[in-house]
Amino acid sequence: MKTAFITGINGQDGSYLAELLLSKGYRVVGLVRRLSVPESQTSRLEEAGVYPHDNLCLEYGDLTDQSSLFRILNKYKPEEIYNLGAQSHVRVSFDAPQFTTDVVAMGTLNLLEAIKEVCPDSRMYQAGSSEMFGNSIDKDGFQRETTPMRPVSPYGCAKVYAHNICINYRHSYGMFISNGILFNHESPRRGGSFVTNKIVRGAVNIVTGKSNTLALGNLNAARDWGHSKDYVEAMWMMLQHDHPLDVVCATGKSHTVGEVVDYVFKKLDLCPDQHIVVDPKYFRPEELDCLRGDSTLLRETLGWSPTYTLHTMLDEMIRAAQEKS
Ligand code: NAP
Ligand code: G4F
Repeated sequence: MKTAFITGINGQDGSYLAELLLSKGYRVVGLVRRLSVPESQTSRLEEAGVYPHDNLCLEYGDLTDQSSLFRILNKYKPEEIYNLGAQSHVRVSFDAPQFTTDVVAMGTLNLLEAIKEVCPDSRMYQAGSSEMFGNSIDKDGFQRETTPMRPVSPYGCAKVYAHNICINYRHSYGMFISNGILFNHESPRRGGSFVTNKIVRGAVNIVTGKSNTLALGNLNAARDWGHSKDYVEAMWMMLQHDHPLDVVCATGKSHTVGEVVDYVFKKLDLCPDQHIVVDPKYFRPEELDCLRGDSTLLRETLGWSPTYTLHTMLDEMIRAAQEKS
């Protein structure tokens, strides 16, 4: 039985990845932070139906507390390590830039050092982001592995550091470390302050009479949105390959926030003009205008392809929000 260690296990991706690895017969060890509402520490894992589970062990710790990482790695000596833990909200990273950097950049360095000392032969996946590209776009309108990285947020800057230090440790110490460069991915388990689930839940609340307006920021920003379930499959595939890779994972299709509003509101027989309010408090000091990824390398090397479209994913998110309302 292989052992995998996941930081950020109770996040959106962590919960889908735990489900996937448990279904493949892994023992899964997850890092959780102590929260004042302990029920929240396992909420997504419970929603996924994998907690409690005989092959799932949760350990308290934090990416900024290196002693906890050493303790856990020494205890379990995992073959695979997935570093998904992060302050992952871009807008919040402008309000808490130092904390974001401590977790995303220094947290990754803490983990790398612990792996190097305790289990250097284990394979590591680093959760990189399309936010690392910023507004740098190739002439054909896509971002790919060779596109220069010019991040436009503290979160993006911290992810670039994490990406580069992973490459540095791979080259310096011969460690197996793969960097995923994942474009936006969502699901019914997406945090409610990210724009897709905010729109879906906001629209369902209007239908059920819980509210009458939905305040949003920039409706013109465009993103390449996929489904978390497809993207955790790519993470796992990257660690099964015979050598480490730095690869883009994306659908190749880009839509604006306004298009998502139109689709969701139409599905629920709502008229956006009667409910959407643009509130500048949701604008970012510097905005990333358009993301569209070219994942040819991932598709051709690992045979990955997405199973969801933006619309089938939004349909699933709408159904889940309706069931919960
Ligand atoms: P998420 O839902 O926000 O989950 C983040 C997880 O990290 C949560 O479990 C959180 O724990 C944990 N965490 C936060 N601070 C931590 C710390 N100091 N030490 C240990 N764990 C900590 O994010 P996600 O959507 O699953 O994304 C997973 C990873 O992929 C993140 O690194 C994100 O930056 C990256 N990524 C995401 C996307 C996307 O579109 N979803 C795209 C590219 C890259 P709490 O629950 O205790 O806060
Ligand atoms: O849903 P978002 O907050 O996602 P964002 O900023 O693209 O970041 C997500 O994807 C990254 C990958 O590129 C990840 F690395 C990161 O961890 C995270 O998962 O915002 C998407 C777009 C932005 O342009 C934002 O300005 O939606 C726009 N937007 C418009 N109104 C809004 C809102 N975003 C949020 N969160 N809330 C709004 O009311």
